Order: sequence, then structure tokens, then C-alpha cells
Amino acid sequence: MDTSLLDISGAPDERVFKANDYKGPAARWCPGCGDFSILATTRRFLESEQLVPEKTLFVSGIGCSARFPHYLKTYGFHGIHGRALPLALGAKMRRPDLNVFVVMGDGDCTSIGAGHWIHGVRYNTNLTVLLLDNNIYGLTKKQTSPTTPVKYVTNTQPQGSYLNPLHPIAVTLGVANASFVAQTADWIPAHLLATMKAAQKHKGLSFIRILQRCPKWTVDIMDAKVKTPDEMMILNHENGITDAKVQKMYKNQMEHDPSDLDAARALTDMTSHIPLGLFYKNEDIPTYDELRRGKDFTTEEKMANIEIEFDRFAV
Ligand SMILES: Cc1ncc(C[n+]2csc(CCOP(=O)(O)OP(=O)(O)O)c2C)c(N)n1
Ligand code: SF4
Ligand SMILES: [Mg+2]
Repeated sequence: MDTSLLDISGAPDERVFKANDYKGPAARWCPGCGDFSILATTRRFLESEQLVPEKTLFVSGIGCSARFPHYLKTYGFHGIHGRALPLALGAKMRRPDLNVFVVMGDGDCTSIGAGHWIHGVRYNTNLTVLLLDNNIYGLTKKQTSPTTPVKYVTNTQPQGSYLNPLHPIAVTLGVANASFVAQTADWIPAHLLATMKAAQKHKGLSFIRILQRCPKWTVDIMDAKVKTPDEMMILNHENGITDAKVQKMYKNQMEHDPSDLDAARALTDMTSHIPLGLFYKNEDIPTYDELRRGKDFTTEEKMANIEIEFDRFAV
């Protein structure tokens, strides 16, 4: 580790970070991939919040989207498929001072990582989850994922996907302790940026589903949405996510109070439009860290307990 990056002096940090200061090596995604837009917006977000690079950690699993941490000059952990959340929870529990972000694809989060997704939401640890949802396993070349639309032709189900997709927002809203649940789109960077800023302010796990273009495998799914802005329904509320530019650009808007869980759940059934904005927020749910605080054993107590266990097996 480059220890010159660690400030242990306690002196105020006078550095000013520009979006380009967070720029890592050139990203290797297909031309037109929505991940580029999410990466560029993330750098703008890091600048706007002035997040200190060595205090910021991006954790991912496996997939095209999981390459994200490589392309940022912060700390990063490119983990294993479906396991980004437990890795991130471990890091955050040990180092609560870090800004922790989790980047997952729809396969990573809603398929192999589904158990961790549910319990990660329930733990409500203070971090931000970005679900980059392109409705397909991108890296492994067009395999059906749990968010692939029914009847959609893929390389694993060439006669069309058999099952109705799951709705990541509906599932998250069904988990105990869900405290911040939002939906946005990679091609509306102003909305994505406003969403990330709102998530950063939230105490607890912020879950953001980002509709993501994959021009290689699901071009028809997202292109239709990009070209039909009238399909979008912007959710407005004084406690929600607001951006004046977005409000000017999109004609369909509705008021939605993000403290209303039943209304948030009802929105996931909307078929006429795709709602974008803050579905639900609850600041009163304690984080796992808060619940645990003061209940931990000290190092000495842990050592003593281990000795007691060893003694039980002594022959
Ligand atoms: C344990 C394990 N199972 C399967 C794979 C193969 N694999 C790698 S990425 C991936 C799916 C990626 O899809 P998604 O999470 O949606 O990310 P995307 O590539 O679309 O961004 C799969 C099945 C793996 N790497 N490890
Ligand atoms: S396969 Fe799709 S998700 Fe993967 S890099 Fe290409 S466009 Fe992006
Ligand atoms: Mg995917």
C-alpha cells in the first residue's frame, strides 16, 4: 500500500478534487455502453461531494459492470460473482470512516447474489448500492438474467425467456429495513447525479437501480426507452430527488411522497410509464452499525473467550 496517501496528522484536508482526479485507466466497454455514462457521472458526483480518494472504496462482483472500480482512482475491490455486498459490508463494518459503494450487474445482484442482496438491505449498513441493470448477463454473452423480459430471445433461452422478470425495486421494497430505494437511468445523467447525491446524504443502505444501455445484447430494450422520453414518469417531492433540468426535459411528472411505502410499492406495478426518482426513504431505521455499537466484545474479551473454548476441548 502507498502509505504516502494516508493522512494521519489530523490536519484539515485542503486538497480540492476535480472529476478528472478520480479518472483511472481508459474503460474497456463496448462503444455506446451505458456504463461509460455511469462512470462519468460518478466522477462528477465524487467531485461534487469532494470525497477523498483514499477514503473511498468501490466494491464489485463479476460482469462488465464489475470492471467499474478499475476505472476510478479510489480504492477498489473487484470481487467474485454475487459477493460484492458481503465484501463491502465487511469493509464498512471494519472501517466505518470509508465511503463505500457497491457496483453490481443484474445477474450479480438479483441472481447469484440474491441472498446477499436481501440480507444486505436488511442490515441497512451505511453504503450506496448501484445496480447497473441491462436486463442481461452481458459479460457472458446474452444469457437470460432475472430481469430479462419474458419471451426475450437470449443465448440460453433461444425460444424466448420463460419467466416473468423480477422487479428489483419491488423486491427491495419488500425487504425489512429497506430505507432508501430509487430508480434512475444512465442516459439521464442529471437525474443519476441528483440520485447519487441524495443517496450520499442518506444514513443507511441506499439502493439505486440504474437502467443501463447494453448496445451489444439488449439494444432494443433500452433504445426504445431512450427514444421515447414520454415513457418516463419523473417522481417529484420536496423530500425526493429533484433536478430542474430533468423537470424541464420530461413532460410526465407526478408527486410521490417517498415516506409512503404502500404508494412506493404500488408504483412498481405501473405499466403505462417507467417511474424515475425516489420511491422510498425512511431515515428512522437504525443501521446495523448503530444496533451493534457497544455490544461488541473487546479484543481482550475475545481472546479470553477463545481461551475458554480451547480449554473445553483440552485433553
Ligand atoms: C460463480 C460464478 N458463476 C458464473 C460466473 C460467470 N459469469 C461471469 S459474469 C456473469 C454474469 C454477468 O451479468 P451481470 O451481473 O448482469 O453483469 P453485466 O455483465 O451485464 O454487467 C456470469 C454468469 C462466474 N464468473 N462465477
Ligand atoms: S456487453 Fe453490453 S454491458 Fe458489456 S460492455 Fe458491451 S455494451 Fe456494455
Ligand atoms: Mg447485466
